[in-house]
Amino acid sequence: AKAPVNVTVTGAAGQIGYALLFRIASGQLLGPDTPVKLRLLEIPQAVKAAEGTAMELEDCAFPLLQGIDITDDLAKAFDGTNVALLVGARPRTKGMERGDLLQANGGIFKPQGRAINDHAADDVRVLVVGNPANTNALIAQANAPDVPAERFTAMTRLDHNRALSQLAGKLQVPVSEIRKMTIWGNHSATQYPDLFHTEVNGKTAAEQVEQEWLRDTFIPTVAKRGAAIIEARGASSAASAANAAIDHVFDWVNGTPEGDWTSAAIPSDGSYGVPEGLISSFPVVSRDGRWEIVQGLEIDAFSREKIDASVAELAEERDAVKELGLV
Ligand code: NAX
Repeated sequence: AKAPVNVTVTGAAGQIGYALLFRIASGQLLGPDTPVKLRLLEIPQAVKAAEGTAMELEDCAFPLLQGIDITDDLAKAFDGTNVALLVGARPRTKGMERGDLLQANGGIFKPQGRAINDHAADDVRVLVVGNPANTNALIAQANAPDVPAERFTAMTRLDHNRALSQLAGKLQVPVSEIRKMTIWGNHSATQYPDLFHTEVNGKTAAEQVEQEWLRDTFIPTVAKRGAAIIEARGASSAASAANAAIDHVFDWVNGTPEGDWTSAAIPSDGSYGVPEGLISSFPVVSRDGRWEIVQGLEIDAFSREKIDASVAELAEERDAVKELGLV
């Protein structure tokens, strides 16, 4: 039998955690042959709630679930971890400036990066979901100098999936007919969902939709979908965010399908003019357990401007956390 994989989930008692843990334990994160051990990290006030979730996990009697540890201690949470899903974060509250938000999250992601550095398994893979996800990932990565930088990623898969679904609705095709969707840049309102390389029925998606729809409907609908969910549900995306986290890690470990790619925020190697080191979303394939940026795509003036704007925002966030001594 395969050895169990240690999966750490931070913010385990939150709403994404509640949607995520059962899917991990059922085998959807790593595949149906891989047993998992869960480590749930929470702040002290929420440990009891995490214990409640753990009781429900036990009550599912998942054959692949080989153990659950619950802790508020970073060293224990990341001890030997192979996959770390960093979901817990400090949300922006009314009147909070960006600097305050980055500072508060630095207080979370800096020590978590250190704990991953000191305690995680050699093959650790990190996905940051908690916002501002890209910059939180950068903070964690910068504080884990012994872990290869490429193991730190941030989630734009939810944006990617939202873009697939919006396009499928527009073109009246199943999502499975769409290939090569791309989200560029930051997981924020500046993100750029790119249809110029997306293929549907043997043609690019961009040539099958009106330019106005692409510019004035598609891009803002994808970028503002999170706010629309909050407006409708009275709570932020949870099950869809958990689903995207599952997709991201599954593809990272198992590879992306031939002839297609996906989107993930990974440390830039300078490709497409994105400054080296920024954790920015790219078109990516996964091969042999590593993300690779899809090379050689032609970027027209429209796309260039959109990518540059989102990357400029990431560079500003990086400069701000540098100034705060977080990276
Ligand atoms: P919740 O507020 O329901 O849960 C967050 C949990 O994190 C809480 O239980 C809290 O106690 C815990 N937590 C806080 N600080 C912690 C720390 N230092 N260590 C461990 N746990 C800690 O939020 P939820 O709806 O689950 O969302 C979690 C994060 O995901 C938020 O930052 C949210 O903005 C972000 N999202 C990111 C998305 C993405 O696409 N990248 C989409 C969905 C979501 O908005």
